Amino acid sequence: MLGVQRQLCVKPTNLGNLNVSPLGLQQHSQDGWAQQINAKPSHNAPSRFGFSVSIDGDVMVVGAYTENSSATGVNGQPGPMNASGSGAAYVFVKEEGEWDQTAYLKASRTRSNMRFGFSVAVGGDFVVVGARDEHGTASGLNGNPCAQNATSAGAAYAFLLDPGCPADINYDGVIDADDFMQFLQWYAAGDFRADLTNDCVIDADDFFEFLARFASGC
Ligand SMILES: [Ca+2]
Ligand SMILES: [Ca+2]
Repeated sequence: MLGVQRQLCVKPTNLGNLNVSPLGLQQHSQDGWAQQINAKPSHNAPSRFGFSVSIDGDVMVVGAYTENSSATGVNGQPGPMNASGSGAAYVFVKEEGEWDQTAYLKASRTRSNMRFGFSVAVGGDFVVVGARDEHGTASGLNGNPCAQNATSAGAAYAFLLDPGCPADINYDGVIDADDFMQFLQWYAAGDFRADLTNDCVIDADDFFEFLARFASGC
């Protein structure tokens, strides 16, 4: 569960209340154990922050599988807190000796009790977050997550650490007509990947969202 470097040891700094404890990461030295990291999520909640942890170099991911926010995707607004047990994960990056939170991760479709963040891993360009009790009936890669009839089927979500340009939906590094045509194809076919607003409805709001991303460039 702990993908930490060999010389590090992860311990909560407040053993009295694991639900809201900060994550203390300690490093062994000749003088004993010195605390190196004291990470806290951007908002407090009974979230079991620190249940899962992974570190790769200067990137750390911390899971909080009982976090309750109804937010979706990357860096969504954490309220309202009405999705009990949906879970979250937090990305911290070390710069100039300091660990700062750089991303707040939720599933693309947040549902209560899906336990997103029950497991986390970071490696190379990717962060992967497991949602042990996700109910989606989709199968394989990038299935439609809107149908929710498979109780506790589970799912895993991959995030790019550097997602590039939001409108570069064919991931070739440039925003051009190919991206526009790809979006139109998804839109016309009712492909869930055109649901840029993550509300399980493909409509004009998604079209305008794509236009805004296209116009903003990189
Ligand atoms: Ca492109
Ligand atoms: Ca939509």
